This record gives sequence, structure tokens and C-alpha cells, in this order.
Amino acid sequence: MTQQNKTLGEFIINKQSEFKYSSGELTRLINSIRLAGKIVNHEVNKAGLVDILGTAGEENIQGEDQQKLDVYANEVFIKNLVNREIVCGIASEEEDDFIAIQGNNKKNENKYVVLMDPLDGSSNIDVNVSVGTIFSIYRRITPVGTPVTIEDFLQPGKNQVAAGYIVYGTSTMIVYSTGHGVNGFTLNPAIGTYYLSHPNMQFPDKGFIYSVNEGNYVHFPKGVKEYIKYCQEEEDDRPYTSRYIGSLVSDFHRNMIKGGIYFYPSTSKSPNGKLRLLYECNPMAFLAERAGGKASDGFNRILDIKPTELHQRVPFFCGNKDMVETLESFMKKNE
Ligand code: P6P
Repeated sequence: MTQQNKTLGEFIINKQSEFKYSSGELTRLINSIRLAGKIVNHEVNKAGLVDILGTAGEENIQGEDQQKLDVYANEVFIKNLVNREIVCGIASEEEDDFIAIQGNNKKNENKYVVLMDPLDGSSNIDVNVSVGTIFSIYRRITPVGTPVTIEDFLQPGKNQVAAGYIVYGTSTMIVYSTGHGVNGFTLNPAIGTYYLSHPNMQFPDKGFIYSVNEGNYVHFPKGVKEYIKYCQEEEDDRPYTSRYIGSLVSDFHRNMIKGGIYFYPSTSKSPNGKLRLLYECNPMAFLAERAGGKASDGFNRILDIKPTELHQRVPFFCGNKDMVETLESFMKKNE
């Protein structure tokens, strides 16, 4: 069988020996996410046809209107993870606090916690632009069998054992890493099977795309303003191309394939930026580093940051190593 025809299921079995922890549990975990992704994909693809658009009338912890698909996706992932009894805890952008999972035998022996943004970029749903699910997996650090605590979720991103995203775009893909390289699988919706379509994804050596919401330019730190002007100068391989979809998963996915940098800096209205450290920045940073890229808050490695709260935000700069390092040099110069 050629590498390209390999299904996600076959890939997981072949690779599970590489996973230094209990591979059976991780396999069940990734399979659970795979199934939930197919279910959400089905609803996302028909969102325009049924009355599932618009807000659910509630607000999430971010104070943002919850789109019905946000609520739906959150429920689908939580149900799939709980029913398979694979995790001891779940944190979600759509949940104010973490969810402790009691096993049937009331003594949950599971070792993993999952943090997720069940449907990132949801503001794009009504205008038919790609959205995505982002997930991050850790081993618990409190004793197995005891109730999970906030400490199990507030681990630095370098402790992740796996992370990835599902992009519901022109095709649906799951892209993930268990620490050894990044691999992308494309869903064949006719048979509901994911096939290995992007083995060992790596950022190209050079990147020429910058992705930022320039509408916030006047509120950016001086170093970011200088970097944007640097990207726009006529010089060497510049001006770069500006591409911003407004959906982190889609912008990141394109930049990892074509080469580029995505950044959501601090602004005067969001002094810590907009993106959440635990279930957006850390998983994307985990993937970026394993694809030869870099992820920073402008000064520090994202994966080294010790979280202090579940929904904390950080400024986020992520993509080709040379592009992130050039941006960091502008930030340092203006520190
Ligand atoms: P803005 C979507 O809400 C999101 O979290 C990311 O997916 C996206 O990159 C960013 O926010 C867009 O934010 O302020 O540019 O609309």
C-alpha cells in the first residue's frame, strides 16, 4: 500500500509504537476526535440549509455570542470523549470551567485531559468561510484515580503529548502530531474515511505571506507596526503577500503549506491579544515547532509559558522560523 492510500486508522496503528505513553488510550482518543470531526463536518456542510445558523441566544465566557454550531460542536466532542471513557477531564472555549469525567466505576483511571476550541472562527459560519476544531492533549499530573484538578489543565504547552486541528474547508482535513512530525488526512465524505494526503508536513524554507488583521494597525505595538512595514517594503523577496481569512485554522494551514506567518498581537482593546493560550496557541505552536516553524508571544516561546488561568489570552506570532525571528527582532528593538 502506498503511503498516500493509507487511512487514518492504519496510520494510527502503524505509528502507535512511536508514542511513548499508553498507545491504546491515545489511539482511542484520536479515534474519538476523528469520529466527532465527521459528525461536526456533516452539520457544518449543511449549515446553510437548516435553521442552525445564527446565535444560540447565549454568551460564552469570552462574552461572544454563541453560534448554534459552536454549541452543537462542543456537545458532539464532549459526548464522544465522555462516552468512550478515554479522558479524565475536558476544557473547552465554550465551557466556563473544566469538566471532570467520573468513570462508570467512579474511580476514573484515565490518564489524559483534552482542551479544545470546538469550532474556531465561528463568526465565519454565516458567510460560508472555513472554520475549524482545535484540540490539545496532556497526560494528567495529579494522581490517577483522583478527581482531576485545574493543575492538570494549566500545564505549559511543551507538556502536550498530542495536538491538532480539523479544518472544515473546501475539503475536510485532520492535521495532528503526537510529537513525531505533523501529518494531514483528508476526509473522503462518500465513505467517511480519512486518507493520508499530507505526510510529514513542514513549513517551506522561506515564507512570503503575512496574516494579520491590519484593521487593528493603529492599536498595534511599535514593533509590530515596523514589521508590517518591513513586509510591505520593495526589497529582496518583498513585498510579501497579505492573506487573512479570519479563521486561525485556515490561515495557519495555508501558511504551513505555502510558507508564512500568522500574528494576532496585543492591541489597546485587547492588551493580551485575542487568542487563547491553552486551546488555540499551544496546540498550534506544538504543530508549528514539529513542522520546523516557531511560535512566540513576541518575546517568549509560546510552549514555555506557564498558564495561570483556563481562558487566558496571549499575543501570538506563529509560522516560518525566520519570519517569527524577524518579527521578534522588531519587538525587541522597541521593547
Ligand atoms: P479578528 C476567530 O474568532 C479567531 O479566534 C481566529 O480564528 C481568527 O484568526 C481571529 O479570531 C480573527 O479575529 O479580530 O481579526 O476578527
